[in-house]
Amino acid sequence: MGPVHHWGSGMAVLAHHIPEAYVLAIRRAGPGLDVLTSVGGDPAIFRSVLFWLDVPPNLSALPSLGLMLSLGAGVERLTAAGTVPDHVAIGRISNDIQTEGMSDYVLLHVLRQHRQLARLQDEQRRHHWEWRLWPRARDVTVGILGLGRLGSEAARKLALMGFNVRGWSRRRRQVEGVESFAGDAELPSFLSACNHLVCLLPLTRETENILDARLFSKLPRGAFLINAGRGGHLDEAALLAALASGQLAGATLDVLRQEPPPADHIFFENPAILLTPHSAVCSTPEQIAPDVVENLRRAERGDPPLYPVDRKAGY
Ligand code: NDP
Ligand code: OXD
Repeated sequence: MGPVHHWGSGMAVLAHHIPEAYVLAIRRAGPGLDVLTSVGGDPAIFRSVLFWLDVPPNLSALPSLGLMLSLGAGVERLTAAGTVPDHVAIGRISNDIQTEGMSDYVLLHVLRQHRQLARLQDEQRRHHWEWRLWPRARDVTVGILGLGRLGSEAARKLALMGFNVRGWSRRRRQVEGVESFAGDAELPSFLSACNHLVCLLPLTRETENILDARLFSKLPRGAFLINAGRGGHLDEAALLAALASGQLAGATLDVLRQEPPPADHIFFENPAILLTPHSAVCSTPEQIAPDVVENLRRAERGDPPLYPVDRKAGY
């Protein structure tokens, strides 16, 4: 156990619409920390706000606010709202649990597509037995849109499995065994070889609807898609058209525009689509709480959060 931290007296943290289990775990991880779930009395006591899916509406009413901390990796709702005063830092939780979980997810679904498990299951249901030859991993290219914390680790592991791996980011990145493409100018050549395309981008003004008909048309015919970024990256009608035409052979989607989707969402019925309920990465309250407390300590010292968000870039 590290030294006991003495939190500034009279200061508190606002946990805005955070499930109780997380609030309790954060209180346990930061003894003495005053975590409140509503503003109630004096708004000047709040130095930090914890949020996840819901963004508090009136941040300018908190005069001592120094940190907005997202309990998840994506911060698109907050950056889109544009309500954070300039002097307030924005942080997000990013950790090994996320990178490991996302790598598992990406490997699982690339392999599932690569070995065409959906087709095998369908054939089994039809009592059909047919021997088949599979391409070697080295003859298959996997492209990762977003070579950040999550994308680079998934890319590295796919490369270790023998796939040709390439990644696309704003700035050129160095990841062992992975070919790096950067910026809009290199997107078409990046896409041109991707048999599997994995989206691990943050949702920003630049990346919204990036998975559209134009992008699909630049992929080799019969490519597979995996979207574990955000539902707002995908033009849903364009996906259905690309699957119907055979331009895409299948899609695995962890995220949708509306979550949970309506029970009659057309994706539920499409055999070429596998839906996973935004569960590529799952962290327990106990796994997140130490990182939250460390970020709050840093805010008290006036240090930047562990994973600061560049509000201009939107992630
Ligand atoms: P990072 O910020 O570490 O990485 C983002 C990557 O996207 C960077 O490589 C960045 O480029 C690239 N990027 C951003 N904008 C552009 C652009 N306009 N053009 C090209 N590349 C761009 O984020 P994480 O890896 O931690 O997370 C990525 C996203 O994954 C999250 O924002 C969230 O939406 C999603 N997510 C989903 C989860 C799930 O359960 N499905 C769980 C956790 C996260 P550069 O390297 O140049 O900065
Ligand atoms: C995240 C997520 O952004 O779970 O952390 O989607």
